[in-house]
Amino acid sequence: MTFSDTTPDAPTRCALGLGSNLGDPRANLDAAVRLLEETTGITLVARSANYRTPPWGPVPQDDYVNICVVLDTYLSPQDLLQRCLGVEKELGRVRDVRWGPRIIDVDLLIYGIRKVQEDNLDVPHPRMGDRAFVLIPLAEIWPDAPLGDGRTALDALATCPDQDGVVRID
Ligand code: A4P
Ligand code: MG
Repeated sequence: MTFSDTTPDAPTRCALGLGSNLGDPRANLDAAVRLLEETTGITLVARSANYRTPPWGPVPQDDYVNICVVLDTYLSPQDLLQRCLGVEKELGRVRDVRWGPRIIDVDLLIYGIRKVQEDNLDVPHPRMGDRAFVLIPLAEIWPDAPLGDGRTALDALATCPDQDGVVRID
């Protein structure tokens, strides 16, 4: 695999949000974490517990299992996104309905304190600050995670709706 950018001197601490509600969600998440861990330029720092979460959004579908991971990476934001999309593809994800059911979704939540607004990439992830299925696993492993709006993950949880539905399952 080739990456477009030159390698930076120091790694950047990042957070990813992963979700699955098709097939065997926990096995899908384990497989995705393994593929990320095996990627040159990525060091896994922490993985949250698994959480069962009610489906968010307009599409009726099964509950999800969601997790977050924290990693240090030498990959650029674009290369990290490409790796996330590559992991989704390797696990057989087919894109059809937006917000619909999925074998695996790997979202780039935080890339250090960088803000990226490009056609195919928005970081910090614009919808993470009000989603319990992201904030609860993220705050478990990185309570001080900077959301980019002056709040940490833990700060945001103080006002985040729908937390009761998110249940730790392991
Ligand atoms: N993209 C832009 N910014 C990013 C980013 N920060 N990280 C672009 C990842 N991708 C980013 O993604 C479409 C495109 O978004 C990518 O090709 C990339 O270039 P997608 O994963 O195909 O689309 P999507 O996931 O259907 O849309 P979106 O808006 O990412 O959906 P969400 O908001 O992630 O919602 N309920 C529960 N309980 N748990 C879930 O995990 N997930 C969704 C998906 C719906 N309901 C859910 C969950
Ligand atoms: Mg996505």
